[in-house]
Amino acid sequence: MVNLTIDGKAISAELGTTILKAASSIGIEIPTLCSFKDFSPDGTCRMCLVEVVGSKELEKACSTPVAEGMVVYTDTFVVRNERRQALKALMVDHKFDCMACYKYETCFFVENNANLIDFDTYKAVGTEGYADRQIDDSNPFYFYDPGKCVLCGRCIKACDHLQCSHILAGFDPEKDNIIKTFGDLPRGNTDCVSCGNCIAVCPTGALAPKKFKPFGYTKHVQTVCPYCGVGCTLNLKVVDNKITDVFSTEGNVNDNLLCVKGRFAYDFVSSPDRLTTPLIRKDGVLQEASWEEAISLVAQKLKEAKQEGPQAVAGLSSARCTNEDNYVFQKFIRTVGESNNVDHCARLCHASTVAGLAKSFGSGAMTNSIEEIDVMDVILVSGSNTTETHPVIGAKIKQRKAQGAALIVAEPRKIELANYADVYLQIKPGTNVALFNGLMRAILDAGLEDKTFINERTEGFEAFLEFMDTLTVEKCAEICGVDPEEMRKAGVLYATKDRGGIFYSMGVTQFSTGTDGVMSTANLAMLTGKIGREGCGVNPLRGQNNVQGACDMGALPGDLPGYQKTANPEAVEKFEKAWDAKLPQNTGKTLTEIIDGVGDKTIKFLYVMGENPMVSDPNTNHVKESLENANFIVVQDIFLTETTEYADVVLPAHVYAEKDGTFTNTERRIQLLRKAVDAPGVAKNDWEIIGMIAKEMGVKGFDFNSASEIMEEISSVTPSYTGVSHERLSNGDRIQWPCLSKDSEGAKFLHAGKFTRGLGAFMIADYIPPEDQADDEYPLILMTGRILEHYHTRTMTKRTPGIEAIAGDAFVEINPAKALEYGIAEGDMIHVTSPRGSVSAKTRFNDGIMENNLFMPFHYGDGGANCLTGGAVDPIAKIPPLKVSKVRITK
Ligand SMILES: Nc1nc2c(c(=O)[nH]1)N[C@H]1C(S)=C(S)[C@@H](COP(=O)(O)OP(=O)(O)OC[C@H]3O[C@@H](n4cnc5c(=O)[nH]c(N)nc54)[C@H](O)[C@@H]3O)O[C@H]1N2
Ligand SMILES: Nc1nc2c(c(=O)[nH]1)N[C@H]1C(S)=C(S)[C@@H](COP(=O)(O)OP(=O)(O)OC[C@H]3O[C@@H](n4cnc5c(=O)[nH]c(N)nc54)[C@H](O)[C@@H]3O)O[C@H]1N2
Ligand code: SF4
Ligand code: SF4
Ligand code: SF4
Ligand code: FES
Ligand SMILES: [Mo]
Repeated sequence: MVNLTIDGKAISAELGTTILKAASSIGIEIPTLCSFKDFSPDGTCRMCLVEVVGSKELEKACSTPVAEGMVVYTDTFVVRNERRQALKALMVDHKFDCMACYKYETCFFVENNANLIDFDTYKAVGTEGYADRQIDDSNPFYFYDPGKCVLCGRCIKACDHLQCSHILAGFDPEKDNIIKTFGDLPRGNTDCVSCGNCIAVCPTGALAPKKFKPFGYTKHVQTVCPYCGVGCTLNLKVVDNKITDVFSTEGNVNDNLLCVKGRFAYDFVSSPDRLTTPLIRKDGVLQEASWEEAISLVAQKLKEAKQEGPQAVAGLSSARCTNEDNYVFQKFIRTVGESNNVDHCARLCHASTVAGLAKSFGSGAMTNSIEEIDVMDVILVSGSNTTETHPVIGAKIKQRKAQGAALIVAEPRKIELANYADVYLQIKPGTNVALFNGLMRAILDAGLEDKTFINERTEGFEAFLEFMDTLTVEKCAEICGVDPEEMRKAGVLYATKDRGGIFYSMGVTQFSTGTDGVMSTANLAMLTGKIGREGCGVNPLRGQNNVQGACDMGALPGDLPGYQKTANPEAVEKFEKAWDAKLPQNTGKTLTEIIDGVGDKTIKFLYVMGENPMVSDPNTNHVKESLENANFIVVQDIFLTETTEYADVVLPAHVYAEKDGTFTNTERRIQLLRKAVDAPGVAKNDWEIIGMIAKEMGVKGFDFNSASEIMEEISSVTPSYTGVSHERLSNGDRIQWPCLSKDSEGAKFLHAGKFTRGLGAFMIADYIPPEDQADDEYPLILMTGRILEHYHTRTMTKRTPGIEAIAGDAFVEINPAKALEYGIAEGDMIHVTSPRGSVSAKTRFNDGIMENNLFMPFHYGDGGANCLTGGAVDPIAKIPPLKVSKVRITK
């Protein structure tokens, strides 16, 4: 520590600290511009000049370290004068069109320096050469106006060190003072992912969204992103009841970062296509109806269905909706519908995680928190295209890698993270179990297993070891199609680092052996003792904004809220008391079984809330047949979709920005949504609509007045949500389940000291090849998945023009060498045919996929990848094999 005085106050500060930080620690704020977070300042702006007694010149507080006995003055006449000169230098070539500028209220000049700007400086404004600096408006979402750029370099630091996309190069003060991209390309022609994280840190209007509305009645509302499971906090700027901008903030799960969807894809909320009234199909056409008509028709059909016998009612709940909506929905299907036939998209997603981790650990959720990435020494990513599907987590993994952690990637497609990996294993699709077994064999061969952990914390190891003794690294590597030495290297790297996390998603779960794949990740973590400690764990990245919550709330055929089993008489009795109702005691039908049941008419009443199975479920032709055959379908959505084409009644719902309620993100964090805008027409809250039907049916227990009231009931019956309330959340409490009391914040990581099931269980899983194998008729293997810009069935993202400009059409990725073999050029239309169906789409070349593989995003209803998928489901989790379909292609 050194002692110094700043503005007459004596302080002691750590050696090496800057004057800037030392001053800030005693509440003296020095203006800065080019200094940003902890990244080394460029020292170019001279805004932070201070007087240090004994120095001939003023010093830059941002880069001058404190010293023993130093005497600093931050606000003298000389200092103010020099800062004013620095400011003037910035302002002479600044284009001041403040009244039309994006940053008109908040720019650096206005916010921090009003007291520095004198008449002289004002007169100098914009007197020099910005005019010939071309605006770069090549990116569909934002522009760069060098005329407003103060060359602070913050955008470069954000892109390099936070987003880690490395798009921006710097500027040439000798030449033109413009921030250039690498290769000097227009931003729209670079690999810029349009995250806008540079806009968020730009102190002026130099970087700004193309679309913004500065004036009108304005409010800012903090809520949660409606897209992926990262659960980023969004600050919506609402002008005249319309979202006009989205800001990020520090200190939440996303720590000021967002991706293109969260920041820019909000147009759908105010889209003229939103459903505004209930619709009833009459003479084959959906026609506007009143709530009374629609509700009474739904109730009548529900009564009829129930008379047809038990379990004739089914519901698909929604991971897009709040916990409160999901809780009420499953309670409705179970009490009013008297059926356990309730499921949701988790069946197509992490059902194998819920089943597999329950077997291994006793509970099926991400064990770490996102912030723990910052302390991991090794990160293993497999079956997760993290930078596109969980972009903010992807950015954090890249940040951690840049700080020196090791990164292992095992993926059949060369995803972005593979470029940064210490070891990249390009495995064949469907070979995960062999991959993880190979890594474990390599660890055992090197004697790197954690014997203490295995002895103290696990069971079943001896039998597991016997099984492992039947394997060799070479055999496993051969199945995966990778070099055994690389496999060994990866295993040893993972085992020798102290703290490590495994991250996986659909590339591990969506197989007929998905549960085996999941249990293998758990085996790997336990073998090396990398679980139950900070920075160590198994992390299924949950996909949808609230899929974790929809599962927690019991929107599953065998689980009541909090994973209390429908097959457990005690649990059922507890809920019968709580809900004052008679409950069915069976395991209901899963999502795919429900679709089958609708088709064969064993299900007479299907209630779909916030899902679009006509695009998202496997084997579209089969789904279509079933829905065509249906007795009665009610769909509750925010838009007409491919699925509403088969609906008898359509009910208009509120969407996230119109709702209060909670979402639970991938790291089990329960976060509060706040209503920001009024919903269109007579649309209603999802839970309110369900309540109206219940009332019409004469069933009590649904007369809630608010989402907060619903949470009170949730917390009274769901052990892991016991301490959760809207009041706590709105007071700023941060809660990750399990939260067992009102004063608990829950758990940052799971299984500390003891697994949920007691001892962790080693589960034997041998490699079983996928049902679909390439053959003469279908020589290629198609993988399906996602791209950064679009979200699922595009109901929301297709309403943002910038996204459509980047990714408007369906496509098939093909290796250029394979395309050559078929005489196919990039952009050619090809037919892809599987045993289930056929679609057409344009080709896109990608030399990062193997020659015998294709990849198609499933987002597009037209050219829908799910016409091709299908086949036998996982025997335990009932998840369909969406990642491997045998196909053939023709031009
Ligand atoms: N932009 C965007 N983000 C999203 C979504 C979206 O629609 N759009 N959806 C959200 C949802 S619900 C989910 S579930 C997540 C899904 O997130 P991810 O699982 O990351 O996404 P996918 O593209 O389905 O598949 C990921 C990867 O699996 C790999 N893969 C295929 N076969 C295999 C295999 O045999 N082994 C291994 N190890 N990998 C394989 C593919 O290479 C692919 O890159 O994304 C969420 N985030
Ligand atoms: N081939 C292939 N198929 C897949 C996958 C794959 O990797 N490959 N992945 C699977 C996975 S992991 C998933 S999660 C599923 C996703 O499948 P879905 O859940 O069917 O897909 P979404 O497009 O998210 O559908 C959500 C629907 O809810 C509506 N909605 C949004 N917000 C609200 C709201 O607040 N209230 C109401 N009532 N409705 C709302 C939307 O308009 C949309 O119609 O797809 C699966 N299908
Ligand atoms: S939008 Fe994102 S990727 Fe593009 S330049 Fe800015 S920070 Fe970099
Ligand atoms: S664009 Fe903005 S953040 Fe980047 S150097 Fe210019 S003023 Fe600074
Ligand atoms: S990373 Fe996910 S939660 Fe965050 S802004 Fe993007 S889509 Fe939204
Ligand atoms: S903040 Fe110190 S020189 Fe820019
Ligand atoms: Mo998902």
